[in-house]
Amino acid sequence: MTQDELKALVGQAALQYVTPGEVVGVGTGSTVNKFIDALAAIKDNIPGAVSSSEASTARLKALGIPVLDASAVEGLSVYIDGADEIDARGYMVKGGGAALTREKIVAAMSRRFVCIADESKMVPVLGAFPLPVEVIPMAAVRLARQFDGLGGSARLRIKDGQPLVTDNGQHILDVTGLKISDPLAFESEVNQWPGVVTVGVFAHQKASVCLLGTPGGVRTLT
Ligand code: ABF
Repeated sequence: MTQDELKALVGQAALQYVTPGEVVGVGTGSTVNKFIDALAAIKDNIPGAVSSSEASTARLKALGIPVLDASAVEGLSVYIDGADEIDARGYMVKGGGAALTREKIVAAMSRRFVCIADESKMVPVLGAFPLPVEVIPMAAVRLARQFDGLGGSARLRIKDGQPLVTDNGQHILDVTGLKISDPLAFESEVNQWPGVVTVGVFAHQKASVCLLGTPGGVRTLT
């Protein structure tokens, strides 16, 4: 099976975690896009979705799924999202799609966080994927030096020749060369650095269930 077929497999499988009559939390990325496409088939069974990015919002609306503001709902029964890396404990690196801040917000609102990914996202240790960190622009240079101090190498994410601007109007540093063996401690530490909006380690906010697409079918990790 191609990677795209594996993503479609888990996107479809995630529907089982959607509760009829309940608003769904929706992440960002190509795997989540497969979930959004599958969700359209049951859109009459849900009031709508809370989205983690303008990109997901556009796709939801194009398929006729109402998008609700996060502040308009008490909480969510489930949040469905992808990941860039997942370790054996379910800790993740996320943010390749530059939506990490709203993803973490919507995940925190949800009683259950279901991660959907193809099996290539499983890693022994987090950090091979460049770690996304959303930062306040004025702090970017100083933060890059702090990551250098951890043995990493931080680069400003560029799009069309300019620093990428997130949905929240901030910038992204992508940090290579890290081995994140203690994701909980790493996330707590970096979260405190002045100028960090969100670090793309989802350890304190990890998934409760991971649906992994494999050629043999969907593997469920809890
Ligand atoms: C999103 O899913 C991002 O946090 C993460 O980078 C992305 C993975 O994208 P894809 O499913 O396209 O590999 O939640």
